[in-house]
Amino acid sequence: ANTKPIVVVTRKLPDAVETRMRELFDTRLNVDDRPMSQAELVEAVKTADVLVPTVTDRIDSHIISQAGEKFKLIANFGNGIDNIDVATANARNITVTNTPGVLTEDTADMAMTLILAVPRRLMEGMAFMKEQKEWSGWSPTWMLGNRIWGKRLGIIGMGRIGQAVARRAKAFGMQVHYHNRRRLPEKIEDELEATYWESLDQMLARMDVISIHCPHTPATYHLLSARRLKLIRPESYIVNTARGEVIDENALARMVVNGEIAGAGLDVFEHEPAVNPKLVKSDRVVLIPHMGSATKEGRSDMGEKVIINIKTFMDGHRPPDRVLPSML
Ligand code: 8YV
Repeated sequence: ANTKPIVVVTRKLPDAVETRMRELFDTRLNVDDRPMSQAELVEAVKTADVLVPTVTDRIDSHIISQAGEKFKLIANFGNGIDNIDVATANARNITVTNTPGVLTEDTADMAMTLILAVPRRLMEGMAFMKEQKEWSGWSPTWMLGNRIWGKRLGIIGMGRIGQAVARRAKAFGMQVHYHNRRRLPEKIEDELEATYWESLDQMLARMDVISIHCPHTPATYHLLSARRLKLIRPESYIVNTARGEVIDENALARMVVNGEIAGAGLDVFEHEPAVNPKLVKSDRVVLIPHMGSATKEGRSDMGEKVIINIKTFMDGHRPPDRVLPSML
């Protein structure tokens, strides 16, 4: 067939990505950059061949159930696919793809940035300077944070991003520990000098910093529940660049405010874009607005992946980044 497939893109993408998509497909772009409404999403799956959603679009069974005859592909612009009901899509013969690999290093950089910024009180120091308060000068006992070198980092979820964080942490002199569904091959463990903990509870109780790198699935929802958060020592820190839903955010906010956890570095939130006001107010918390993969280079790479997935699928082949329910 020489008619181009109709591809609906829910958000504004980088100009170069949009241009390329317009060349290849009958691309319907969202001109004003805001999340699509339910009605618009339904309209899209009724009329299009392909939908390109992002983390801000919930493609649930209600939306999928209204898909038209020719709707065959959800090509997510993003790695996490917790916004998509993959099982329902596949049951209706709709393929789902994501963009793994290209945002690994950027996300790991942001996690490492938070692992350094929170214990070293970077943002408190900066806030002091920006407020232009009278600085009486250096003092031996002022603005003291905690050393990172030699400390134990506990990584939850040792996939691509977790391993990229492990490499960085090792270079900073941290001891790497991890919890994962499966233990890594010995060769990789040796390379990363990483210690495996089968029991998450036991690992939590012994770490100085915890960093989350697992996907959000029914099995990881509130993995860090109020009970588990209590296992973390009061002088330890927690960093999350994965998904807010993995932590019971209310419990975390309460514990940080009460001094039961030393501090948190958060890029993602349980009810995005809403953020618990207690977290916003606390000096012990560094918050950034879901910026883990937010580099210009990363966004072009993600766009490139989306295009390859759509093109491969439309050419009748299996797209490279197909997501299967068994992977979740
Ligand atoms: C993306 C992310 O920017 O890829 C992911 O899983 O969380 C983000 O880095 C977002 O998903 C875009 O849809």
